Amino acid sequence: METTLSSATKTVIIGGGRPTVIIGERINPTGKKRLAAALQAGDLTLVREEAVAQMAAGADVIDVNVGAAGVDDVILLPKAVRTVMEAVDAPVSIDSPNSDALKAALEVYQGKPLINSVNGEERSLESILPLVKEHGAAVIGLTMDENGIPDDPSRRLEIAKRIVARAEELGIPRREVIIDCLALTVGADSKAASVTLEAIRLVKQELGVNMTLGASNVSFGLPNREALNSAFIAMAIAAGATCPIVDPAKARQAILASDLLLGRDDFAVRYIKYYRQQQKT
Ligand code: THG
Repeated sequence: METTLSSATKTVIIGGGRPTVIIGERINPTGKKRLAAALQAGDLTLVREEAVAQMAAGADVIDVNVGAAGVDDVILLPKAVRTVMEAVDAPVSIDSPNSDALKAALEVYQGKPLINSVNGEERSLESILPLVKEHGAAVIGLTMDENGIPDDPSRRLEIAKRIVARAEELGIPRREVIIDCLALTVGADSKAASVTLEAIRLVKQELGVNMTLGASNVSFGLPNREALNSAFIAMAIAAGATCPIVDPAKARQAILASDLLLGRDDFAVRYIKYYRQQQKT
């Protein structure tokens, strides 16, 4: 199954046995005091810089999240999306739980964006899916609902099925729904990653849709996060994740290695090109 995203000038295709698509996570004030302060002041210089830096590091899509205390995202999200559109040619993943902020950002976007995200809660389905339909966008569906995130992989699958069914009822094709089986930290529960991986396998088998994952969530609160993130990314890609949300500078080598090992990089062209680039710097 293929999902197409676009900017005004560029198309990115996710899935269909292609190399893994990297969604750059860094425009997000979570854990970043300097970015949070800049956003609170309405200063988008860092947003622009992070967009450019992530493209240089190998991002294919740029996630834009301005969620910080004291930020009016209905005003700031469209401004941040416009800033990213002007700085780079990658499609944007518009990241907010607020449908009013998403709507405002969708109105300025040129191309076909990814909406991050809808979940299985009734009020989320009702407010987000009509926006997806109206704007001809793709959407990330989180496998959580009014009861939270299930511990049981088959219940995450049931939520994914519900989101896909509700999208299809509105005339949104299944290929436009990218499921997120939700990575949680293994610092809190050592089974957290294996539950997510099993959910990914089930969703691939039963729905065949593209899948994303906020992969760095897996290592919150633990030392040497990159080691955990890299191992988890490799496992998630093998299980069926096709477009993880990651810090591209840190995750790219694990992603290129995974693609080569899974037969998605003919003659190791992408892997070797990256190695040569790294040698130069
Ligand atoms: N699923 C979907 N969207 C998401 C998430 C997800 N969007 C937000 C988040 N999770 C993914 N993005 C991030 C952004 C930052 C971090 C992790 C995930 C992060 N920040 C560091 C910290 O908090 O310690 C700071 C990093 C730095 O300063 O360099 O780890 O799961 N669909």
